[in-house]
Amino acid sequence: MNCKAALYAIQQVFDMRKQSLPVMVSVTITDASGRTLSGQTIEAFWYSVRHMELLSVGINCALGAVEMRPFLSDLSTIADVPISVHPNAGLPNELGEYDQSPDFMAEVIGEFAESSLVNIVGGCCGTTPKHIQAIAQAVENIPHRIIPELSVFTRLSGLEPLNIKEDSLFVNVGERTNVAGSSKFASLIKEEKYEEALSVAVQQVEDGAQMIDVNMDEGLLDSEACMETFLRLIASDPAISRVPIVIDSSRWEVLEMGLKNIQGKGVVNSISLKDGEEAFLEKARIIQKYGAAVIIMAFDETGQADNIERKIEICSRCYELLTQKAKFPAEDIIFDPNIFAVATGIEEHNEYAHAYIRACKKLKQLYPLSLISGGVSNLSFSFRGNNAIREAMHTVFLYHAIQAGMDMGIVNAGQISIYDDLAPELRNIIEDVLYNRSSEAGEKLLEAAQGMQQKKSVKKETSAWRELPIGERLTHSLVDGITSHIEEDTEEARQALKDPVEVIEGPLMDGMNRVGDLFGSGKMFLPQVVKSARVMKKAVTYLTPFLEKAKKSIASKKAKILLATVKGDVHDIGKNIVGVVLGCNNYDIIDLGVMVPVQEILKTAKEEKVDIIGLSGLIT
Ligand code: B12
Repeated sequence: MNCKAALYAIQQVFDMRKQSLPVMVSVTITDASGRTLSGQTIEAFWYSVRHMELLSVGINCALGAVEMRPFLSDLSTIADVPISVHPNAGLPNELGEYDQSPDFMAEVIGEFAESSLVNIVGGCCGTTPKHIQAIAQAVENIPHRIIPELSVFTRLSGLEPLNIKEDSLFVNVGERTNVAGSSKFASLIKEEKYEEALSVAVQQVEDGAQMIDVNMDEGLLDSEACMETFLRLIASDPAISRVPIVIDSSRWEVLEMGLKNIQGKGVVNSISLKDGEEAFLEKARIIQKYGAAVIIMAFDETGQADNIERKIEICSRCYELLTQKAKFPAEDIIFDPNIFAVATGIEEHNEYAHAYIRACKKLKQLYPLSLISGGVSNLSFSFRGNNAIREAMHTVFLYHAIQAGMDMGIVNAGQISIYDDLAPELRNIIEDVLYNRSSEAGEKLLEAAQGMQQKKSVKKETSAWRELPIGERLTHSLVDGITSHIEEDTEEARQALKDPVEVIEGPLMDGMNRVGDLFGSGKMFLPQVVKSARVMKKAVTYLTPFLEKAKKSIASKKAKILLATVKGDVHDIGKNIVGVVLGCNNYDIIDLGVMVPVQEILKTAKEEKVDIIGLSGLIT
């Protein structure tokens, strides 16, 4: 954040003096964890400062050249500006001195240049004129690194990057840290119980929110102060600040306070043409100076857009202004074409959801690089108090809106179910409402809602699934994220199949594959898959002692195997099972866990003299 603040100040001076100078940014990766002192990965850091026109970006200090290489290598694939490197002469010895010779450093840095990782080289702590001379000679005749042409997509960050590409699945933004939308959060903030308020944010991220929306708009609060306090507290909690922040307010001062307090590349929610083009552009330029993406609300001087024509007209006008006059990158523009309440009994509202879905389609065609978002809970406002019907409406709406091009949304993850789980009649009625297919649709939904008033959830049935065959029961628990029966059902399957491995490979795997299919086709969302993963882990934990019991009692180990899930990937259920099964078959297992960088895998493999390296990587 200090670096971002410095860049903002520099840009301010350039603007004042109408003159600019070359700016080099260099960051320190503090240790082998590959993070900056404030916890960002190199990719997340780069996304935080990339908005500024830079002469170069690079790494310096803390590490020697050898230790810097992996981070340099990562940076060289994502930085579309020249790269600098200024390593120390190795890591300091016990006396705080640096031991690496000029020749050694020159050899390592020479290899960086040979491998096209760098454009500018030099030395930091412990280097002397002799080091610089040797480094200069080593790179003298090597062609400079060619700046890569990066594919264009939305690159956001918290402590970690969030890349949203054309083929990305729906991105859900946690909405519980919003005083206007959550009475629990609002009272925690009012009572200044910030620790508890933070736990709301932690819960959101743990449950699969890929960004969190923070809103402090409440008449009785000092919203600016609350925004600042809460964002600073978030920054001190790596479990939350891992994800990008969406700063949400209808007041500019609060938005700007938010922008001053996030270190990653976040999103401003929102600006609009409500106060005319001048004010809109001025805010957009400031947002760009802070390096954030922006949500554009379809709102102009005459009011909020409620029909398809006005939605497209306003979004297009904003897009042209932003890209032409403010030079705002298209991929940092996120349209919010307004999700309004339907089935309100007012005829003019009947077309609202349909208009949003049609707007998504059209905007994706016109502006494929930009994203589309929306606040989903607005849709069902007229059914407040009836969570079952709201959940069903959100589920069906998201299913259709995502197909039409909606990329992300502010969603209460607890208020969505699985499209295929809804009773077909109910789905039909909701679709009639959403697509405004019949004038009685609203009435029918109201009737259905009354019937569901008492039910807690909209699942086809409540306990009837307990009568299903064992395989289907396990799938049901996995898909619906239910842990209450998983152990007894896993036991039943184990007794039927005799072999615990078969339980995993058969019914449990079938269930997970079903989860994967629903997830891949947009009928299930990340927070729900997080729950499924918990159920699967519980089943595997239950089976593990049985797997171990089957362990062959052979004295000598067969071979040493190193297991890891590769960097960028957190899927470890499969790898863990493989580890247990191999361990039970007398292989000696070293499990490095998840997100493991290649260097660590190779280093451990050499040190431990392993016979086999087994890697898990589910993400393409
Ligand atoms: C559970 C799950 C998750 C959980 C993971 C929890 C955890 N701790 O593992 C959570 C919710 C965190 C998750 C997150 C994401 N997921 Co996911 N997830 C799945 C899901 C539904 C099941 C995976 C699973 O555990 N299967 C059960 C185990 C037992 O099977 P397995 O992993 O295949 O393992 C077996 C074999 O492969 C083999 N094996 C596995 N490892 C090894 C290693 C060795 C050495 C050997 C020999 C064998 C071996 O043996 C195992 C036992 O038979 C799959 C869909 C699917 N059907 O696979 C999607 C899936 C893998 N996820 C997917 C995606 C896109 C994501 C996200 C990017 C979503 C997002 N938008 O954020 C994030 C990624 C985060 C990241 N950086 O990794 C995609 C991947 C697409 C692709 N190929 O690129 C899939 C395929 C879903 C889909 N259809 O789109 N996910």
